[in-house]
Amino acid sequence: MYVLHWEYMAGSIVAQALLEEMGAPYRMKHVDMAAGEHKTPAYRRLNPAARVPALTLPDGRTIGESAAIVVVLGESSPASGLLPQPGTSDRSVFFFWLNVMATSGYMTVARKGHPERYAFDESAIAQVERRAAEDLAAFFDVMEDAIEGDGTFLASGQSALDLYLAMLTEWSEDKDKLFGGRPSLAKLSNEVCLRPGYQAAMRTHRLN
Ligand SMILES: N[C@@H](CCC(=O)N[C@@H](CS)C(=O)NCC(=O)O)C(=O)O
Repeated sequence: MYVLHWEYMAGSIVAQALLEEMGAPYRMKHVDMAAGEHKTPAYRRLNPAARVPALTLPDGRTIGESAAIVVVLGESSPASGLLPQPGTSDRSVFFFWLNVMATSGYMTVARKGHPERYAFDESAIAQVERRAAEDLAAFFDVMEDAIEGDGTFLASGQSALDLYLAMLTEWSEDKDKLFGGRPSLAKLSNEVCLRPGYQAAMRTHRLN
């Protein structure tokens, strides 16, 4: 049994979608970040980085970091086709884009959402937010180029990468602006939103 430590609209979206698609047994454990639960000694024992998501594996170990979670789940379920298996030519491309999204993508979203963590005074904070918005737009342009044409990353078709990218689009307030002029991104998002596993994850995560 997996245990997914999650928060609303956090990176646990992709982890839950993968668990659903794999048909793996799991339960959800909500981490109340507003109450600082992720910083408690009990949670830090699970994920010393004090971030959400984290995933407790069937062997009892817990890992954090969305990219690590994607790889561990994908490897555990070769039949799901979520992660290109060793020896396939798509595998290196998969790791490249996964890390681009988990570092540049996720972290730029975090900077835009919490600019006050990157500067001290009000005007500097406003500048950090403005720059983060620009960087995020540039990031999605890179994604658009990466999936241009068939609207997916890999020659072999959809994978966990598409679920990860769809999750990153969920955090944009202005979807018209995000998808306008980025037709491949819009196509990918539409297709991923039809996947039952992703739908289940969004039912859990969507804030009312
Ligand atoms: N690199 C991490 C980033 C995870 C992350 O930053 N999650 C946010 C929630 S969406 C978090 O835990 N933030 C800590 C905080 O706000 O103190 C990953 O890919 O899992």
